[in-house]
Amino acid sequence: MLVLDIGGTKVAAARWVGGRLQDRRQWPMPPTPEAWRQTLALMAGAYPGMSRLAAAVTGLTDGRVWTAVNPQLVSFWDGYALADALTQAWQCPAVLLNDAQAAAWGEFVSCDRQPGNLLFMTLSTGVGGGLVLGGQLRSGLRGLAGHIGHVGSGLAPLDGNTRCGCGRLNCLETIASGTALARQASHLLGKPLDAASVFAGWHAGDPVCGRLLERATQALSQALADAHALLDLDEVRLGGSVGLAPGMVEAIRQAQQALPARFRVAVAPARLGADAGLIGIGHWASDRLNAP
Ligand code: ADP
Ligand code: BMX
Ligand code: ZN
Repeated sequence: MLVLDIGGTKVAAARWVGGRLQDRRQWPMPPTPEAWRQTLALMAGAYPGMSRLAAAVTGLTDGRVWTAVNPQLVSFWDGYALADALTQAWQCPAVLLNDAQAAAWGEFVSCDRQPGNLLFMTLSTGVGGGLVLGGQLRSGLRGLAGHIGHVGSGLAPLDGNTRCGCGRLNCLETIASGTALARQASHLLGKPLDAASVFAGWHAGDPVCGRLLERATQALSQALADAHALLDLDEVRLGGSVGLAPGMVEAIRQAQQALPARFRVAVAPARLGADAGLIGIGHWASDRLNAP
């Protein structure tokens, strides 16, 4: 089987053989429909002869058709028949699941198998989340379960009140995603800056970058406290390039110290690191294939 992880910034792919990833590769997520078709053809050429395909993908899917919660993340895909396009490219059946939900399942299956309550949260192009509650992946009838990026933190981004692409005001995603860090930093510093540069500035003692990370981690700790109050979480696993960036987990733990102890949920880096989505979708699709 071929497994894909399609995010707002990158597409990762690997063969799934005997419960493990093989021959992992990565491409930038293309910005236009034409470039997307070219990337699809490139990937199909890189992995010929596949008999099944499973994709973890940013946004909502009904199993076949893709829609966005935040259409700004992949603007050219609205209502896209993604599963059919994958089937056409590889000439084999394809299944889809939200990327953070897949990663949550990967973290649970590979590392725990304890019937507790786990939240996987990705800080990446957007902010995503997936829930495994009592040993079950909970996607909900509409696939929306776990979308913690679109809860309100009660805080505004440092560049002012911001309407999220989902339609809500000041969502967590407008403060703590890689896109949001870059947007706020570019506004405050008057020059284009990406999220990795915000982290570099923070580690070098830049006060503006420091304030940005402080605001992001405050908003994250508030959202996690809300999720904990609703779900009684045992652990939060953090993934995505921003979530896995050096110092992020520690900074969130620091921000949690301002909360009453009951609302401080344990936060740890994803044990599967940047492969949580790929490994998760591999397990999820294999489990479905082997189901009676
Ligand atoms: P995707 O959203 O496609 O799953 P990533 O998890 O790599 O991809 O997240 C992409 C976001 O992470 C972008 O906003 C990018 O600028 C940011 N980013 C990439 N590398 C780093 C880094 N080393 N430190 C902080 N942010 C990073
Ligand atoms: C957005 C939303 C989620 C996704 C999350 C992280 C879209 C297109 N995506 O909140 O479904 O899980 O981003 O996605 O509405 P990533 O691209 O940052 O990995
Ligand atoms: Zn939103």
